Amino acid sequence: MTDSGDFDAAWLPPAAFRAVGGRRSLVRAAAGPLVDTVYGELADACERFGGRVVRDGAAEEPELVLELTGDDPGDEGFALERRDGTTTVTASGARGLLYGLFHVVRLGEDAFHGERARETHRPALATRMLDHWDNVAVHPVMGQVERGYAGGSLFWADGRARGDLDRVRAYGRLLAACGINAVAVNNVNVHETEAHLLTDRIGEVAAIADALRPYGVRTHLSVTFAAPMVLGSLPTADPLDGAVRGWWAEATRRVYEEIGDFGGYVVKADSEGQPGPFAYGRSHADGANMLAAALEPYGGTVHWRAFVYDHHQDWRDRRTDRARAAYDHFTPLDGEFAANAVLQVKHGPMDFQVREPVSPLIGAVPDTRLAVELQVTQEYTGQQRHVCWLGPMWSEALRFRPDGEVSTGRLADGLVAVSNAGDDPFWTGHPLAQANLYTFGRLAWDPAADPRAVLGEWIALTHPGAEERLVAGLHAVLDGSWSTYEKYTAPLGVGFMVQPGHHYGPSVDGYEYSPWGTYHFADRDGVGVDRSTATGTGYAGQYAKPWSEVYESPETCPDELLLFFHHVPYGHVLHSGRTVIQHIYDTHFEGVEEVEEARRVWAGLADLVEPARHARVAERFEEQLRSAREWRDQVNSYFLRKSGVPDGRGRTIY
Ligand code: GCV
Repeated sequence: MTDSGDFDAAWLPPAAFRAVGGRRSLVRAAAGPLVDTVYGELADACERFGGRVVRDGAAEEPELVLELTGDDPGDEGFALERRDGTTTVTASGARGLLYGLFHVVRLGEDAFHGERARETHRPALATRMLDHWDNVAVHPVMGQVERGYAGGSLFWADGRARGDLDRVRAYGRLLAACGINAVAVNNVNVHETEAHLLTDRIGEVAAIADALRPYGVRTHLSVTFAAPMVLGSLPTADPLDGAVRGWWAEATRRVYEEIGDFGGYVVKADSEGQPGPFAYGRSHADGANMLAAALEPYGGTVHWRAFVYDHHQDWRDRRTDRARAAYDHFTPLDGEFAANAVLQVKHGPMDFQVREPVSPLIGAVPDTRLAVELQVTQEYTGQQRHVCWLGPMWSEALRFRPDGEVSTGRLADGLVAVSNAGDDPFWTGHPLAQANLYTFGRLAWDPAADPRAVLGEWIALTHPGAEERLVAGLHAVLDGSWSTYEKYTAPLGVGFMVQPGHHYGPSVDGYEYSPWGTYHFADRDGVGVDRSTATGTGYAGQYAKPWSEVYESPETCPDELLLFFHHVPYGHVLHSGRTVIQHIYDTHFEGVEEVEEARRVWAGLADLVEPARHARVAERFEEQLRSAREWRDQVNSYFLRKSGVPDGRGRTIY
């Protein structure tokens, strides 16, 4: 494929190292796996571009110095400065040195001109993690990668860990280059085969950890809460039972024997059929703390997911609201979780829809460590057949402050995302979906970063030396792609309307009479879910002010979330001045037109993009356009038939 072999070089093509590789460099640091990586990266780049790198010894007037000034593995920051013709990166931890090197790579020639006053860089969040929903054995319904749209698993094939882990090493390298420092290697839905990874198959996890370690990526494992029963033949998994606690302590000790820097466990408990502490009348703090206690002696962490809701709901029951569930379950437990337990909360209250408000649980548990979970894999956003760059959506969520936009308080301690990568030669199925993975990493490093600038970085690294027409074309295709996707799918925050099961393509009533708690309540008069405190489910009242007040009334609720919070007549006039029904018609026509335009722009870039990459994207655009038209026609026809209100512009609706 590209110069890197069987798979795409993504944002680390050799040419991205041109500026660094052409210099005289000095690495001043005691040996260690990460320092060796830094040196190896420089040596490779120098070999390619004619520079020279020296380790420790005396280098003649080095142009680049990378220096480890301490021995603090917890410090991931670095400082950069340029004086008297030398660019210097200093770090007190080896990870920082590696991140500093990749920062210089991003800067390219700019790193080697003029003077640069000392600047320090440090990740805002300590945990920047990807969860892989990968099964070891191919699952009969979900396949090898649950909600995976990029081929098979990077880690697992033929029922076991891959023997050749070069690709995993390359993955770790890409992750380090955008700041990601942790990976969970198996699905949170832990089936029986995968349960064994914790015990008799831990060696396979250790091999993966070995491949990721040189790039500073720590390995985590999803475990089943029922492990003591499934693997240990105990009669119970009660978190307060002595034998159960002893079993976890021993199992964890053995894990650390194999993987000294093991990151910890990820747990989906009492969620969509996974076992959990409710079966024993115990709280989720009891459950999480049992695992936290087992991990604590070794510095490990348990990521405990807050995705707990009733998936056997009666659709006739309009008072039960799935959106309320995480807050209702977890706020009473604030302050009860152990210091090494992290509550992992999806960014929205439902399930990674194209538009959701920020979960009210985020900000409601000040005495609990919290990680926000995003979904890089595009389950509900086009499944990597549609272009949908999610940077602006994530940025909005990460900039949200529970007590209003003026607050500077913390949003979370960590950022976690479901990975979109697989063994596809382009890593992500849709080559442009690489931008989502990169953007996630960079936003996890700095949640306040401008996502468009991050996209600019991705464009520049992925296409070194790209001429302006390509840069502009990529921005034209990607910048507004989330908004485009939103336009032709479920309107105004109402969500879902997807085909049940696989979640691709439109089915307006697909989940309307289902037990999953995901309804839009469209009738002949109006549409939307009344989540107000006055007349609805009370969900709006889970927010602190000002949001509880903003969301409570259709008059103040932002247009884009109107149908998430309110059931309104089709003639309700939005802040935009359009009625809800006309908005639905207009945006669905606009969305398709925008896809047509993006497809046209992409076609015009054929001479500037590597042919295989261009063809793959072009092929995906055909499917995106077909699908967008299907969405447009089904959604518009549905609402015309329900409401009887014709399109004000007289366009064809079927
Ligand atoms: C791993 C959604 C997805 C499931 C996923 C679940 C979760 O419901 O459709 O595939 O399960 O979220 O986040 O646990």
